[in-house]
Amino acid sequence: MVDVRDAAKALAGAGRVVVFTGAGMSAESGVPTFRDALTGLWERFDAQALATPQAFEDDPDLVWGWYEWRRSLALRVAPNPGHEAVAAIEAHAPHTVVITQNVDDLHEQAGSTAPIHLHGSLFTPRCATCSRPAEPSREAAPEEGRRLAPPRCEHCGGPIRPGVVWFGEALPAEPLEAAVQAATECDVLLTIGTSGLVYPAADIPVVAAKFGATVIQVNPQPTPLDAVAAFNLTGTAATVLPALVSAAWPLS
Ligand code: BJW
Ligand code: ZN
Repeated sequence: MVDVRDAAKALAGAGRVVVFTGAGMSAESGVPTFRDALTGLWERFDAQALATPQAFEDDPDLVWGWYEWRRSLALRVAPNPGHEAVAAIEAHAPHTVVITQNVDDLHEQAGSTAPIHLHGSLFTPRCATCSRPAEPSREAAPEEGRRLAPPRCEHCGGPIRPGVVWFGEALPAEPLEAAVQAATECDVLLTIGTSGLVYPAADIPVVAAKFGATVIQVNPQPTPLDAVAAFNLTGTAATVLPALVSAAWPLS
């Protein structure tokens, strides 16, 4: 186990905290990371190619089937001790902002109050033509690896798409602005379970470091963010984060 004591001291002494999370945060809940997302019967596809507007235009049934399968998986799993530790940080340090790239809504389930979603959510489908929000489907999810025709918009008949941000699409302006603002103002930024490869989200910890924050990284693997992190806690979210919280606030 890594020694979390010095990182815990920085966390406990921080006025403003940002928690920035990626797919590794949910790995121990049973949600595969983005770069490992296409396992099993999805293995022959390429996640980076499927997460694009072009893929949805070319083969909407394939893309909708994949997202509906992932939504059903997200509904079956539960937050892990890492998500719970993030909610505990919010309880101990009231000026905490949680920024997530994840689309599974597990932070909300763990009790985080208002996480900023940079890449949308699996639970906010909308019309691909007129952008009106749609109700999440009540149909049973397709089996793994199966295509499924997207439902049609009740207003304009356009295809319903997942409410996520695909490659080549702009991130939602308000959440992005709020995330950058929080990064410029925080004393400590914890970056958890992200490869730091996808922009502009990957700039958030870099911005925080530039504005003087102490960056603490939790990841079992090295990432490009090692360079800006004052503390690299090598390990998984569900093991390192509870230890970090216990060391930061030992009497609670
Ligand atoms: C554990 C663990 C455990 C494992 N515990 N850790 C600058 C330079 C180069 C390229 C670009 C640039 N700026 C923009 C681009 C292009 C592009 C981009 O970044 N490309 C890169 C691939 C190079 N970016 C975009 O296109 C963005 N849009 C944009 O820039 O728009 C400009 C624009 C402006 C105005 C008008 C129009 C356009 C959009 C990016 C959207 C990303 N969307 C996705 C899909 C969301 C829906 C879905 O899930 O399907 O978001 S892609 C995917 O990557 C997903 C994730 O949120 C995101 C980040 O991935 P993450 O979370 O880091 O996961 P992994 O799998 O990569 O890593 C997991 C990590 O966990 C690893 O490090 C493991 O070690 C670790 N781990 N187990 C802790 N138990
Ligand atoms: Zn419509």
